[in-house]
Amino acid sequence: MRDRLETMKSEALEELKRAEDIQTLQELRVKYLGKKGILTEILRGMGGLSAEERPVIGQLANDVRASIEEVIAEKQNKFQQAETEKRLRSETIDVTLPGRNIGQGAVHPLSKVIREIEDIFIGMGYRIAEGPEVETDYYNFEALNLPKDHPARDMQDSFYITDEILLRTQTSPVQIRTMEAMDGEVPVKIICPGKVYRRDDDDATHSFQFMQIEGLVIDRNIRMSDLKGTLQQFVREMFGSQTEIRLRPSFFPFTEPSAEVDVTCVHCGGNGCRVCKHTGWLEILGSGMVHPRVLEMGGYDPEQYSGFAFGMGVERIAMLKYGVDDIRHYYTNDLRFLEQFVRI
Ligand code: 2U9
Repeated sequence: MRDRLETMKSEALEELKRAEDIQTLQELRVKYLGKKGILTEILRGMGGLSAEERPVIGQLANDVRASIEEVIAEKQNKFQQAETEKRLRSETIDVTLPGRNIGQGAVHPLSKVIREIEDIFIGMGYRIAEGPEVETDYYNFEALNLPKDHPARDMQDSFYITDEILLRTQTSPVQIRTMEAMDGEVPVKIICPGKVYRRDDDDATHSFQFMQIEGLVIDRNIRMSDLKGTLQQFVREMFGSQTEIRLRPSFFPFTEPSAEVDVTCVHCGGNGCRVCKHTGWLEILGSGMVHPRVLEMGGYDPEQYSGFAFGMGVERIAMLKYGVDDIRHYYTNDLRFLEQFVRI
């Protein structure tokens, strides 16, 4: 038995010497020291030994086990260390490498203009109101005094989803919804920014979707002069203190009387140039006194209350302000265009 133990020890050590990875070490441990391994097999013969021999052989078996385990532990340690070093080498970071450039985004020029317009009106005591882009025929047309046969209601001019539901063609339904929610309370003083949709063919000055900002004021004794003063103040803050306005009679179904509003040309100051087609004036707004029928449909008695409203296309304002000659630039997201607004 002693011989068998000695032979097993030298065979095991020989095999361990040749082992080159942790996996092999494990296999050898199982082969020699495992429950069904060679050592267990040898020790099965202990029963046949004399009482004197038994502790001696037992001691020898323990020594053999200990030497094999020692070599396994030693080699395992070595392999693990080598592996760690290899991993650390492959994970080395060169902290002196220059960083990757992260392109910084910027606020879109249309958003900038909307924020600027909002700020001006917030400064005059207005609140911002928003509403859905998918609207009912009632809020988009009916409540705004656009009769059933009005051309704007034509399938050719608006994006209908069903007979009764469409993409809003203006932000005015937000004002009607606000009037309903305010339940006859005054003052109503709101600015409604948002996206609107019309079935236009896109060109340099038209887009099937664009941004609008509309305003609505309702209170007792609101007069046309309030409208004029408000818009005069707005254009001075927006385009500079020298800017003048002029009102031209116009027609909208939701306002009566109605007026189109021109500003002195932002480019030439009113002297006449290419931008204003040598007239000195640029049209930027539509406006008027809220039609009595619209007041009524929103829940306000036209005998007691009056109001004014106005609307503008954000792209047009942004085009004039930044000298942009094609509305499509605002939607095609060409970075060469957008990057020009990063520091404005
Ligand atoms: C209510 C009552 C009245 C909103 C108004 C305009 C005149 C107007 C156009 C400007 C250029 C639309 O973007 S554009 O095509 N808007 O001319 N909008 S008055 O009048 C309202 C709105 C809501 C309850």
